[in-house]
This record gives sequence, structure tokens and C-alpha cells, in this order.
Amino acid sequence: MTEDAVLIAEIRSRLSDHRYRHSMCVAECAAALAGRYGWDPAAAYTAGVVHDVLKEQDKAQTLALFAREGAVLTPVELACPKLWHAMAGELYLRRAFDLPEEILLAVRYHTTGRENMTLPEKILFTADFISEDRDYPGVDDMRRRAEVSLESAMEEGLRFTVEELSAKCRPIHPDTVAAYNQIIIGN
Ligand code: DGI
Ligand code: FE
Ligand code: FE
Repeated sequence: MTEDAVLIAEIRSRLSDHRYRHSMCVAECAAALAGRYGWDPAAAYTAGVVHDVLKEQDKAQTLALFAREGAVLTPVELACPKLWHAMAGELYLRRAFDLPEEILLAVRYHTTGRENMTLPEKILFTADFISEDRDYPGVDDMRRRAEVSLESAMEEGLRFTVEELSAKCRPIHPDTVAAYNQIIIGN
């Protein structure tokens, strides 16, 4: 298992001050949620550190990574560059470091969510919305919801994402839709 110090040095070298700070805040928040909801806080912290590792990599390099890894993107994925850092992040981290599968998958699904999310996936997804650095209208409501249940916060987060994307005529990834539908149906 790769040590946090190595992973922190990795993101420090790849991310702007702003994004680095965001990642460290997500790490702290994920560890706190893990303590509350029953995942290993140390693993949650690590997941937060690395979740946006390729967020600032340029598009050409990210597409080259997909090609190298044999990852074939769907038309929707090709049309949504904001999703690439999560997909590519997983592939990159899997190759470069020794990290448990549950962390790699939490990174993979941190932007879209998906159907049947694991506890680690729910924790990272939620921490990314409510970390200390986040400051958007409604963030306090999201933080309160996360104290009630991860599902309550995720429902609001997914509802907000679907609303925003459709208002901007952006494609919605099937995993986002699946996560939204499952949480709305409530099972
Ligand atoms: O990387 P962060 O900024 O910390 O947060 P994130 O990984 O959740 O990325 C948020 C962005 O991803 C936001 O601009 C909305 C976008 N996004 C999330 N789900 C979808 C999506 N964009 C498209 N086109 N389709 C989706 O399903
Ligand atoms: Fe992200
Ligand atoms: Fe993030």
C-alpha cells in the first residue's frame, strides 16, 4: 500500500494550490464521514487525497492515457470531458501506485456515482460535495443532510447535478442517471 506522503507529494506536483487544498479538504471530510458511517478513516483519507489526481492534466494527455490503457469511451463519455479525470484517475492510480480496489473504484465513480454504490463510493462522492473548501448556495443544507444519512446528501447532490446539466443542455452520463433513479426510488 502506497503511503499517504508519497500520494500527497504526487498531487502537490500535479495540482494548483486551489485544487490541492480542495483535495486535502476532501480527504479530511471523507475520513470524518468514514468514522461516522463505518469505513476505515485512513482509507477514506487516502481516497480523498487522490480523487482528483488528473483533474488538471490536459485533454490530449488524458486521451493518450485512455488509448494506452485500451479504454474505449462511449459517445456520451467522449462528449463529457469533465468526467475524464475520474475515469483516467482510476487507470493512472492503478498503474502507478499500490492502492486497494475500494479506493480505485471510489475514485472512478466520484463524479457520476452509479447504481449500487459501495459505502466507500458514497463517502467519497458526498465528501466531494461538502468538504470545507466548498462554498456554494445550499452547501450548509448538504452538510446537514450528510449528518442525517449519506443517501440524503447524495439525493440532493444528484438532483442538483441532473438539474444543472439539463439546464445547460449537457449530456447526462448513464451512471449519473442510474444513481439518481436508484436514490429517488429509495432502495
Ligand atoms: O472534480 P470536482 O470539481 O471536485 O468535482 P466532480 O468530480 O464532481 O466534477 C464535477 C463536474 O462534473 C461538474 O462540472 C458537473 C460534471 N458532471 C457530473 N456528472 C456529470 C457531469 N457532466 C456531464 N456532462 N455529465 C454527467 O453525468
Ligand atoms: Fe473530481
Ligand atoms: Fe473533487
